[in-house]
Amino acid sequence: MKKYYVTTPIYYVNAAPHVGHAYTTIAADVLARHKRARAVPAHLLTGTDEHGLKIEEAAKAVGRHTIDFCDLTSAKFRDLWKHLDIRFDDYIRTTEKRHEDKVQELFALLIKSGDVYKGRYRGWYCVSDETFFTETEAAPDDKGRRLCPNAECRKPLQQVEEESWFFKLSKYQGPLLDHYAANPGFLAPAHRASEILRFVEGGLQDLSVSRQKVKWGIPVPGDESHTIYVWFDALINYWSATAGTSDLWPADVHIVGKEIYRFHAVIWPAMLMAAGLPLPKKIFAHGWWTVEGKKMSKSAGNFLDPYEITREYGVDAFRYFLMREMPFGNDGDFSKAALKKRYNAELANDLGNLVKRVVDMTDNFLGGRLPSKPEFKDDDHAASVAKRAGEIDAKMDALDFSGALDVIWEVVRGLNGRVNEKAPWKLAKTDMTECEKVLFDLIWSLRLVARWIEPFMPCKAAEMQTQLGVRLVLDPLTAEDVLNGVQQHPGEIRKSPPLFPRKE
Ligand code: ME8
Repeated sequence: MKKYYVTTPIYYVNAAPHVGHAYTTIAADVLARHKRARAVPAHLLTGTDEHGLKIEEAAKAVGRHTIDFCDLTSAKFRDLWKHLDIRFDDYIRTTEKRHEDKVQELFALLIKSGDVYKGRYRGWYCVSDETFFTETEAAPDDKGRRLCPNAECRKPLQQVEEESWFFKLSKYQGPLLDHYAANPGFLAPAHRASEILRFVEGGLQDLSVSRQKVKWGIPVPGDESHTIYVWFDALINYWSATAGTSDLWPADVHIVGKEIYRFHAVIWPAMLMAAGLPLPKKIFAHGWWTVEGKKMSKSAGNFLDPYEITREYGVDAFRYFLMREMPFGNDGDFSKAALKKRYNAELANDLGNLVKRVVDMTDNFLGGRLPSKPEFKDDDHAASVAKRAGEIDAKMDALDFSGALDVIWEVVRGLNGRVNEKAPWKLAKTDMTECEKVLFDLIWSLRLVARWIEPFMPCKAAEMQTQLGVRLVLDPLTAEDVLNGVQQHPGEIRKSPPLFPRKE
């Protein structure tokens, strides 16, 4: 059976990971966990992009051998993913032989088919973006400087004039436009798809895909005085990592940041077409985070370190905030004030306090045990909660993570309202049968909520399940289970510490 195959960009190893890298990787993990929870086998690939001038120069700057430097930084990414509870299935590094072999194989194939040919490149190159620019794109500014046209970068460009291998990108303008038209979900979200359409409709130029002066790269097969352009090399990772498997390719979704969308939505599909390989099903470009209203940059020294945030708020609250604060596809700002606000209002108060109240009352009034078999009727609250499952799944499937959380929090707020309205502490004195029923209903609803938040907050979901007398198991509760009153590993429901202690 084909697995649901989701990828993140492979990150450059010139610097340590920051909150932006964490964002994409957490999103991919949330999606993969959601699929697994619905019994869809999912495969998550992440990794590091290690060739090219930028890495070579970064290693030189700290006096290390390039590969030692790559080993060190790649390990930092991998360690961070473990710290952030990312359940990746594979971790690819472009300096691995399994990748290099496939890149050379594909390059040789395209030389043979004529889609890669030799010519002479004259133009400009941005080392920081690892991107070529034409004479017109690199036109001098009013001070005569040639700066990277990417507004986020603006670093000085290098002039390049050398023999080069080219990829016939221009040939794929028509086939790409046909593919976009025939596969409406291929480019997402819609507002970014239109940017790509306009770009491709404007005409495509053949792309220089080798460098003679760059030594840190994969040699062109049969022409070792050239190394393969780092982007051409890097994009292939999604496919090279599937070598020897038959249940992964094509990828179901590549998740990337908006700044590298063109590489993924134009060049990569054209490369695959040239190689006669199936195309991924979806390429999703999310937006960018600023930090406290400013762009993250070396010069501003404001790269936000995920370890710093998680030390204070824990891993799950960090994951939650990233997925909640900014709708997937839009831009947003990461501020400590916003994090604290959401933490206290939504996690400590809405959810944490609710769980604590319900669990404490179940312990106090029912001795920590629920009656054995619920009899849900259509108008029971738990039944109406269970009916929201389809809505949440649909939003998750559409990568609308904040939308899914909106629905979950509507449920959570509804449950809070119910606790206040039914006042089980009063019922405990007047009508024990009704008190049992109300708590029963609340516990069952919360068990579902715990299942829904698992992709976002795996640890807290497990803790919550334990508090609710169920253990998070590989076959988690479904809405149907709840309606059928299936009890998994029922345990006692005892007073427990708050899931999210308030931050003062
Ligand atoms: O581009 N907000 O690697 P990279 C949101 N190696 N996401 C951000 C972000 C921000 N401020 N900053 C970074 C590369 N990201 C290439 C990719 S793929 C074949 C090769 C995330 O280390 C976002 O996913 O510069 C972005 O696309 C990626 O990190 C860029 O990472």
